[in-house]
Amino acid sequence: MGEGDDEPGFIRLEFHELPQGEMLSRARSFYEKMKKRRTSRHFSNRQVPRELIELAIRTAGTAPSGAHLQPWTFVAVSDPDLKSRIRHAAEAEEKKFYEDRIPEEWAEVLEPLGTDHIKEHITDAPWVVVIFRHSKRSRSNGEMAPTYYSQESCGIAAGLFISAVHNMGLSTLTHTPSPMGFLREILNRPDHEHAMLLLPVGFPSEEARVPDLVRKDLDEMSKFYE
Ligand code: IYR
Repeated sequence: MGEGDDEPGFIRLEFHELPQGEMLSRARSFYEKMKKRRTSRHFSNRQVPRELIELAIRTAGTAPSGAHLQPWTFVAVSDPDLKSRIRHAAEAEEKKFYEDRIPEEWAEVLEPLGTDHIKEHITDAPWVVVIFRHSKRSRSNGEMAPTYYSQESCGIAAGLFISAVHNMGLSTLTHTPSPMGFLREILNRPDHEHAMLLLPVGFPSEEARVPDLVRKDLDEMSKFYE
């Protein structure tokens, strides 16, 4: 029995140190794998087993969160009627966005991405996962109380979800229909849950295309003080 074993509410950290060479080779190979991730809007309708989606959600749920409140619900939809309703509502909002609401300086940076109000990915992909962020939690006495850093927490969870999907050999897209209040209604979520991201998941279609983008180099995105 080492120190720390007897403090109620705490357990010993499980940590297995890796040899230096192994650390570097894992770091390199993870980077090489993640470098190949791309956001494509083109999905095949090929089926994906539910178990893979469950595993991506379980991975997302390992994210750290403010006060460990885990302020998220992942709603996974494969039902074709429900996906059609979501697509229809998303396209109605997005049409207004692209035709009227979009500020010029926003249009300028979207132009190279080639996006528009048509959202085929919502019905093409076999799964659509919507992340709902909880702005409140219920206390044991039934009162509602705030959550903390829920945006950051759900952002981290989304990153893990995207990485898990990429790692299992599937593709996903971070779609943000704006505004997305309709998702709460269609997916029957309570008022304190706010749709944050809609992620279609599936295989890319044969003709899938991506914009020819360049990622920032290390020295453009970092600064080291040693
Ligand atoms: N919500 C729109 C517009 C859009 C906004 C951003 I920021 C993007 O990176 C891409 C698209 C849409 O999903 O098309």
